[in-house]
Amino acid sequence: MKKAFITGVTGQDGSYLAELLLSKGYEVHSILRRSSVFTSARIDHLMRHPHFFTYHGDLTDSSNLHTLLAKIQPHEVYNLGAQSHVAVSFEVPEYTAEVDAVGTIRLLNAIKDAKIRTRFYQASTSELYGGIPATAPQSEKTPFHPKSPYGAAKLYAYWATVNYREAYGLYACNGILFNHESPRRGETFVTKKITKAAARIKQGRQPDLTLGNLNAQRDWGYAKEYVEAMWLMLQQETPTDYVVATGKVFSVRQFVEMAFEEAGLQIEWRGSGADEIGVNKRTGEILVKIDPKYYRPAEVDFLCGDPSLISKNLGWSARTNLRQLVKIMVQYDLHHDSYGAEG
Ligand code: NAP
Ligand code: G4F
Repeated sequence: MKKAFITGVTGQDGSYLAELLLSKGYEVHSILRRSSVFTSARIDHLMRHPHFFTYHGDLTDSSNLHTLLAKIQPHEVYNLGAQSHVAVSFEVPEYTAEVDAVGTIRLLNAIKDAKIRTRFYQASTSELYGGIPATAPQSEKTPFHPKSPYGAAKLYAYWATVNYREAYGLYACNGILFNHESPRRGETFVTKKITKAAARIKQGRQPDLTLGNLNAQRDWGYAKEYVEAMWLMLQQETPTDYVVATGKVFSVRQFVEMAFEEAGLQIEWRGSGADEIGVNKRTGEILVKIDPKYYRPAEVDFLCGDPSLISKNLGWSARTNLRQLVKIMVQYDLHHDSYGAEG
């Protein structure tokens, strides 16, 4: 039986990946951070699975990582743990670097020092491309230009992964994943914030929704499909870094329109800049407002990935388009209040 070790298992991707690996017959070992409240909502349905194991652990604790890896001897390690919120990284830049950058090298070094024969997946990100002009979709060959402490920390982790591959012959690779969403997406990321608000406004449980930059453009895919790409990357003969994306781009504004439409509300935009509002086309009621507190010190305006390499080499491509994804998320939010196995 193959053994996998996952950091970040309580997050969106970690929970889907754990489900995928268990369905493939893996034994799944994972770390949970100690917290004063329960953080396991996304994996509660797996807790009784005979092949699913959790341990207290943290990417800031080298000895903990070393001890666990030496004991478990996993065949595959998936490093998904991170302070993953771009806006928050401007407020806690040092902590973000500690977890996202140094945390990755702690894990790589624990693998090297404990002499574990394993394969390593690093959760790299399209934020690495941050400030690249929107001339063409971004591929594995596009130069990096991070625009946040999060992006800078992930850049270090990207190169640390490449370095341990080149220096020590470790089977290590980066998945450069573009934004991917689902009903399990954290509630402060823009898509989930919008789909949850659209559902609650429709149900009369929330008056309106306040957002930041409506003009940012993203390449949004379905998280459940993106964890399949992570697994595929670790099943090859040679480790290779891949962009994982849909190749299609939409604005936050378009996402709002689609989500409210799915909830049965049509949005009409009025005004501009921070004074722009989205009103209910039928009643004129204000449903969407702007608050500049959600603007970032530096914004990533445009992210669109070129998934040709992963499609050609691994046969992976996104199956769910944005309208279908919005439907999945809004319908979930209309019928559920929290994360769960159904999401
Ligand atoms: P997420 O939902 O925010 O989950 C992050 C996970 O990291 C949670 O399990 C969290 O634990 C854990 N974590 C945070 N700090 C930690 C620490 N000090 N030690 C150990 N674990 C820690 O993120 P996600 O959307 O699933 O993303 C997974 C990974 O992919 C992240 O590395 C993210 O940066 C990267 N990524 C995401 C996207 C995307 O669009 N979703 C795109 C590209 C790359 P708690 O539950 O205890 O907070
Ligand atoms: O949903 P977001 O917070 O995601 P962002 O910044 O693109 O980062 C996510 O994707 C990355 C991959 O590209 C991951 F590496 C990262 O871990 C994370 O998962 O914001 C998307 C866009 C931004 O341009 C932001 O300025 O939406 C804009 N936005 C507008 N109003 C907002 C809001 N973002 C948030 N979170 N909240 C708002 O109210």
